[in-house]
Amino acid sequence: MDPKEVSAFIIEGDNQGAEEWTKKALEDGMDPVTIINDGLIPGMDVVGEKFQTREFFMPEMLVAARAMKASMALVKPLLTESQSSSNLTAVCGTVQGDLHDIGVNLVGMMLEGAGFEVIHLGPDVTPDRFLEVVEENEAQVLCLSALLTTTIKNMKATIDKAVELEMRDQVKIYVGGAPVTDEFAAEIGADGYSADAGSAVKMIRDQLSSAAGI
Ligand code: B12
Repeated sequence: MDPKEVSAFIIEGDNQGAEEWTKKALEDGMDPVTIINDGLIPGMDVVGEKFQTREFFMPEMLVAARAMKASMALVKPLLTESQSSSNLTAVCGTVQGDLHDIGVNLVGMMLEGAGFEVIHLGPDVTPDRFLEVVEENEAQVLCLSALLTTTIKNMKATIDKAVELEMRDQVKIYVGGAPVTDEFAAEIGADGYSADAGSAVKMIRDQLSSAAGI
C-alpha cells in the first residue's frame, strides 16, 4: 500500500475511504507515523494549496479535515501505547480565534506516545483558560498552536499573561503552526518552536531533561 492513496482520500474529502484505507494499512503493519507524515499531512498540504488558488472553498476544507480526523482516530491508540510514564504534564491547544486543531492534536498524541500526560484543550482557547489549566494541573509544558497570521498574536498574549501572573518560570511554553517561525518564537519569548510533531517531542524532551540535569 502507498501512503499517497490516503492523501487522495483526504483531498477528495472521502472519510470512509480514508478510514478503510487506514484500517487496512495498519493491519498490513504500516508504521502509523509513516501514515501521518507521508499520507495525511501531504494530503492536507494539497488541500491548502487548492484553497489558496480558489479551486477549493470552506466546504472542501471541512470534509478534508473530517477525513483526516477519521484516519487519525485509528492511528491514535497506536501512537499513545506508551509503556513508560514520565510524570510530566503538557497542556495543548490552539489560541483564541483559531479553529485549526488537527496539528496540535497530533503534537499532543505524540507527546502521549512519549509518556506525557496530555490535557487537550482543543481550538479557540483564551490566554486565561490556558494558564488556569496549567496552574490547576501543575503542568510543566504548554503547547500553543496557531494556523492563521491573524491569530499568532494570541500566542504573545498568552505568554505575556504568564509573565503577568508570575507563572513564566513554572512552565515551558512551545509554539507551532504554519505561520510560526523560530524568529517569531524568540521574539515573543517562547521556549521553542518546531515545524512538526515529531521534532516537537524531541525538542521538548531534550529541553526538559537538560533543565532537570539528566
Ligand atoms: C483543514 C483546514 C481548515 C479546517 C480546520 C479543521 C480543524 N478542525 O482543524 C477549517 C475548514 C475549519 C478551516 C477554516 C479556516 N481556514 Co483553514 N486550513 C486548513 C488546512 C487545509 C489544513 C490545516 C491542517 O490541519 N494541516 C495538517 C496539520 C497536521 O498541520 P499543522 O496544523 O501545520 O500542524 C503541524 C505543524 O505545524 C506542527 N504544529 C502545529 N501546532 C503546533 C504546536 C506546537 C507547540 C508545535 C511545537 C508544533 C505544532 O506540528 C503539526 C504536525 O506535524 C490549511 C492549509 C495547510 N496546509 O496548512 C488551511 C489554512 C490554515 N486555512 C486558512 C484559512 C484562511 C482559513 C479560514 C480563515 C477560511 C475562511 N475564509 O473562513 C478559516 C479560519 C477559521 C478560524 N477562525 O480558524 C489559510 C490560512 C492563511 C493564513 N496565512 O492565515 C490556510 C493556510 C489555507 C491557505 N493556503 O490559504 N481551515
